[in-house]
Amino acid sequence: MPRLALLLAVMTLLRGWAPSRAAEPLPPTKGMVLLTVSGNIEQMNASGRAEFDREMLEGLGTASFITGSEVSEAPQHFEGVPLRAILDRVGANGKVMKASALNDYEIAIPLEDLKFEPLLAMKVEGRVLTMRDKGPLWIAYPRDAHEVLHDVTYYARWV
Ligand SMILES: Nc1nc2c(c(=O)[nH]1)N[C@H]1C(S)=C(S)[C@@H](COP(=O)(O)O)O[C@H]1N2
Ligand SMILES: [Mo]
Repeated sequence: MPRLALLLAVMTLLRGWAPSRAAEPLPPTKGMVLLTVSGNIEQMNASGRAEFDREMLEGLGTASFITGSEVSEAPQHFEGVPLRAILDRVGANGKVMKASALNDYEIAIPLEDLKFEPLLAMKVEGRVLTMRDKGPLWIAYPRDAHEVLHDVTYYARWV
């Protein structure tokens, strides 16, 4: 079985964020699974979870922003899938998600953060992210656009 690069678990909570559109059934993955989403979701393509390969992620539509980060004060171009698009696609409901990385790092991310339009970045400066440099998926915030994001609370969410 391919290794799971990033795992998002949406916690069930009352009065949480709800998807903005009804989700269609998810097709099975064809390539390596880069992302698994579980928890309070409506669409699944595996037992108890929704899995995405690169092609499926790209099919959700990509977005980009330019920002500095903990890794580079010089602004860099981040490109990937809006986190919101993924949660919409699986019909996620909740107030918080838990993001788990390949190195077993885990952190809770309040879905209020969607207002900042974070990305699941797949490319930085046009280069596909690898496991060696924060990839294959890296949660990224448009830090330079919001003063509040210049804080370790948010840096810890760049999983
Ligand atoms: N996969 C993964 N992401 C992670 C971490 C980690 O250990 N593993 N640490 C987090 C924490 S606590 C912080 S402050 C930042 C640190 O970013 P840096 O290592 O690029 O400075 O990454 C966050 N993302
Ligand atoms: Mo941290």
